[in-house]
Amino acid sequence: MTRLDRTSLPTLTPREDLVLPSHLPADGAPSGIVHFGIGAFHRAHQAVITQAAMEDTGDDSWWITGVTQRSDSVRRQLAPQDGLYTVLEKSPAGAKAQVISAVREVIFPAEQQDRLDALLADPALRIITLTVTEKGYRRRADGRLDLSDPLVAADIAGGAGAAPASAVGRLARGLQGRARAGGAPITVVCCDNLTANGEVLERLVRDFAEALPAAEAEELTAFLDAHVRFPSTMVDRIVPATTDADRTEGRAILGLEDAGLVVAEPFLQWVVEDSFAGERPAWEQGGAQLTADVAPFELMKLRTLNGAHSTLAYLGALRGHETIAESVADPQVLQAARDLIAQDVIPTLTAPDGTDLVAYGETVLERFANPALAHRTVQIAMDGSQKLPLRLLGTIRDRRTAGAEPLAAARGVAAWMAYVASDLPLDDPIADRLAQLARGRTDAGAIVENLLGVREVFGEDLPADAWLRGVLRDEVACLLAR
Ligand code: CS2
Repeated sequence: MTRLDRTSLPTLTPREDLVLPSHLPADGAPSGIVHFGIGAFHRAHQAVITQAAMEDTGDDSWWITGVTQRSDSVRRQLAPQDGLYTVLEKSPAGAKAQVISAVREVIFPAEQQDRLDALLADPALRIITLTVTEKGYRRRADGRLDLSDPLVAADIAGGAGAAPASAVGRLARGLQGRARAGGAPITVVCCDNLTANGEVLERLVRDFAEALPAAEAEELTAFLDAHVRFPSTMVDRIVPATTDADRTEGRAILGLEDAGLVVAEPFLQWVVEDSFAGERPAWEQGGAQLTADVAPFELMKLRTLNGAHSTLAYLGALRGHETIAESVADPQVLQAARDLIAQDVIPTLTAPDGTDLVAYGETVLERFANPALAHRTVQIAMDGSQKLPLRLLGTIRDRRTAGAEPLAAARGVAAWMAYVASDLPLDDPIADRLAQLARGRTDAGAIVENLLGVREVFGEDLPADAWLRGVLRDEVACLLAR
């Protein structure tokens, strides 16, 4: 079958279930945005909104160059397609395909470091966005850059000419190169699910800068102070890993082969702190909300959606459910998510302007129930050690401080512990350690003691909470007994 590219695109005719881009980047058009970590999420989220903003305003100076992290698979998918790919939007009412043209190039830095250096120094580039996942930031439990991480240490030692390999190293070295090439202002937009993600990233980049030899540290810090901004953002769209069945469905709609197809739910939300060093796309014309304070949106989303998602993933997987939709169709699992949101999460939140927290929670559960999305529980279960503190432990801490007993949130943590002890796939940056502490064990008391001892996850305070210990022991015992 013919592949989607610039030559085959004109053979397509728009239909109700097929949306086509109104224009393509001209040859040699500069990139206004470089995106680090061009996985499925970026392609189904920021790229879609950027495209809509360009189409709405006619300002097409925002073409995106995607940077892959560790492998060149996305470049292999998109380069032969001139960057074109489809977002397959799936709902119970059916599927709709949208072809996206906003990504003009994909770079694999291991082979194209010079190209990346040139782009990052180019004044036409005004925005860097990132989705490198929680673990990609290499940060310590206290939020500072982990200077003992081998990748980070090598990026610091490597000197300005060497090819960096960590996300923060790439970013900081790129900013250093930009400072030396004239220092045009630039805004760095973190799009990962982290609390205060802009502040977090700025701290990490400054830690990197400060670890450099004095003259370099001073130069980079001065550039950061004067010409770089790190707004916080809240990103939201459910984007499960693409399956062969999705590609087949896409082929049936397009009549073309698309190796870069991504799948998403209809819902799409991006709340961006309006703090930029220079120009930005009119993202609000593409559906984003620009606001002075993202924090209430971020906390609401992380604790409600992601907290419930992780809870459903662990509980659901333990009960044999393959997907989140199957998990919420199980009344007991659904009740656990409902209790978490209503009893523990909502009391810790301040409603963002114009948002009803109860209605928000209901919408989240409805989105999870979308039977057209095969979002696998084991996919969401990944990297629990990184996700738990952001998604569940903050809720527990806030409730404990308020004198409450957050049983539902503790149950989510217990489900993670039972999952770690089970023989379900354990994919986590500290998987070996977790496995040693809990895999295959059947004594709930020992599992809880051992896992609570992982300080970078639970800190010093939670292991000292007798109420929490007791609840976790009871709940883990209950889950193991099933
Ligand atoms: C999920 C998120 O994989 C996960 O851990 O909870 O990717 C979730 O689908 C998104 O944050 C939704 O916006």
